[in-house]
Amino acid sequence: MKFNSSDIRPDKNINAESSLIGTAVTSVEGSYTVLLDNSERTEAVPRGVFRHDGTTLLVGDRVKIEPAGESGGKAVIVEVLPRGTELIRPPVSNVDRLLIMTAAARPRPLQLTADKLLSIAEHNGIEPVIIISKADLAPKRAEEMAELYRKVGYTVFVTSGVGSAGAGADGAAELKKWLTENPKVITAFAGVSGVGKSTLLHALFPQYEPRRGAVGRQGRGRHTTREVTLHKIGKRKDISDGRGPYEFLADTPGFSLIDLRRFDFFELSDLPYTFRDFLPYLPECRYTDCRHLRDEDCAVLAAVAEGKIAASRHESYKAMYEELESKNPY
Ligand SMILES: Nc1nc2c(ncn2[C@@H]2O[C@H](COP(=O)(O)OP(=O)(O)OP(=O)(O)O)[C@@H](O)[C@H]2O)c(=O)[nH]1
Ligand SMILES: [Mg+2]
Ligand SMILES: [Zn+2]
Repeated sequence: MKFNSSDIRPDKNINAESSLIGTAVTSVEGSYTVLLDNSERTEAVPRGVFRHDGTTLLVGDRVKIEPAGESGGKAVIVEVLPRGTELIRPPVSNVDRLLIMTAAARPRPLQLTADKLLSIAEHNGIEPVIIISKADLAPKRAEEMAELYRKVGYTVFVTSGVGSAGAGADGAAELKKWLTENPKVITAFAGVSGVGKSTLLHALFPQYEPRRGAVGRQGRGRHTTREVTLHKIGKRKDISDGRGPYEFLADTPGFSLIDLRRFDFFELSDLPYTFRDFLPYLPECRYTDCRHLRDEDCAVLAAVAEGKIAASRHESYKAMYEELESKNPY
C-alpha cells in the first residue's frame, strides 16, 4: 500500500489542528512517545478498542491523539493513519530506506542474513543501502563484501573504527553527507545484534546517546538496543504528502537470525524478483515456471556460470528457496 495524501488529511469535523497529529517515535510496555507535528512530545496510550478491532500500532506510524484531560492521565492515540511500508524485522512502519549493516568481523559476517534483509527491503519497495562495519577488524574481508554488493548495484558504505577513540578514516562522514543529500522521511538501521548500529548512529548524530537496555536476559551485550527509536535528523520542506515535518533515522534492536518460515515476509513465488541481480535474466529462462535451481536452459544459472551473478548470491537464493519451500510445501 502506498501513501495517498487524501487518506491522511484530518477529517473536517474532527479537530483539524495539526497539533493532534504526530509520529510514534518509540514505545515502552504499550505506551508510545509521539512527536507531534508542532514539535511537542507526548506520551500516549492506544485506545482500548484497538485490541478488539484489529488495529495494530507500530513505531513509525502516523497517529492522531487526544491530549491528556484536565484530570491528568495520559494522552490517548485515537487513530492510526494509513501505513506505507510495514516491517516485521525490525518492527517499524513507514520506512523508506533500510541501512543493512553487516560487520566484517565480530560478529562473524553471514551473507545469508544480509541477503534476506535485502530481499525483505526489495519486496516492500524500500530502498536498501549496504553498510559494512568494523572494517578495522578485517579490512580485506570488508572490501570484498563491499565489492560484491557494489557489483549488484547497491549503494555501499564501509565504516571503520567507529566509536573508538580517535576514529581514523571511515565511511561515517561520507554516509552522513549522503543521507543529507538524499533525504527520506524514515531511514532505519537493520542488522544482527552487535554489528554497531547504535554506535554508528551516535557517531553520525552525537546528540543521540544510544538507548541501552538492562543486562541482556539472553546473555547479549549490555548495550543491546531493546526498542525501535526514531531520531529526528532533519526537517522537511514539502509536507503535502501528510507524512509530517520531520526526517528520522531509526535505531532498531538487533536479532540473531531471520527465519523466513516464521512470518509472512514474502511468498516463494516472489523470491526471484527480490534479487536485483537476477532481474535482467528472469525473462530469458526457457520455462516460465523456472525455479532457477537446476532447471534446463536457466538464464540465471548461465549468468552465475559466466560470473555475471555472484555464486554466493545464488547460494543465498537456494537457502531462502529451501526455507520458503519447507514453509509452503507443494
Ligand atoms: N572495532 C570496532 N568495533 C565497533 C565498531 N562499531 C561498533 N563497535 C563495537 O561493537 C559493539 C556493538 O556495538 P553496538 O553499536 O552496540 O551494536 P548494535 O548493532 O547497536 O547492537 P544491538 O543493539 O544489540 O543490535 C560495541 O562494543 C562497539 O563499541 C567499529 O567500527 N569497529
Ligand atoms: Mg544497538
Ligand atoms: Zn531460471
